[in-house]
Amino acid sequence: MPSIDVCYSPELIHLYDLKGKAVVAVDILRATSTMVTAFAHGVAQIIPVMQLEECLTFASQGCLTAAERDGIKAEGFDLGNSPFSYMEGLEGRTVAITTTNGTRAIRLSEDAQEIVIGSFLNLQAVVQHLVNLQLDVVVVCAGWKGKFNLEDTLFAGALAERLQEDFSFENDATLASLHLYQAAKADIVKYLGQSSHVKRLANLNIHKDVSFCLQHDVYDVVPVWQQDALVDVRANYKLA
Ligand code: 3SL
Repeated sequence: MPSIDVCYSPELIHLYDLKGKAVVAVDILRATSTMVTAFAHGVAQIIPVMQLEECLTFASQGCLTAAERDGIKAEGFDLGNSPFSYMEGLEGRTVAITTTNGTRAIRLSEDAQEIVIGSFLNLQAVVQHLVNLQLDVVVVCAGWKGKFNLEDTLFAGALAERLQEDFSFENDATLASLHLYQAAKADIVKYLGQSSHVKRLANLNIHKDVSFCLQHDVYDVVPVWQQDALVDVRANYKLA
């Protein structure tokens, strides 16, 4: 039976051997939720990059550029990091994006055999994809500037809950995530009310993104890292 483990921060990734495994990269607020929303609304490819300057260079290749730092859209970019900015007019486009933590978590996971983009919005689609893959799974939480955060941990717990029949987990990180999710799931918006990033976003007057990103199973997209970009492999299945 394949296993599931949870890496609470990209700073801890050196402790995990990702080779031959599937990483589920998650930044619930808001990078991976935004990417999932973008694919659900027809974006063709997403190129996650770590640095602002590198991201801007993709404009000359016809890409839209997107950037967030400390919750705010960076100057000079086409888009920020709100899922609501990715719901229309982007069909068929490629978006190069850099965010404070989420894109870093993705790029630091490149040793993995498969990188899947996870969020509550596409939770069941990710579950189904992992059951099909039958690889050991490491959930890589984006956290905040190297530190633990609650929302990514809750996602890891939700994934563990849905995978528990088909995957083993004998590590404390997954157990703790599962227990936290089970304590939170009756009212996850309320549970996260005191969390640091929800407060940070509230201080920026960003409220609706939080409740949007905490919805479960809204989209069935499965963004996967392939040849230097993320693509929705659900779309590939449909074409096959
Ligand atoms: O850190 C990130 O990658 C972002 O998702 C943070 S924010 O929600 O856009 O502030």
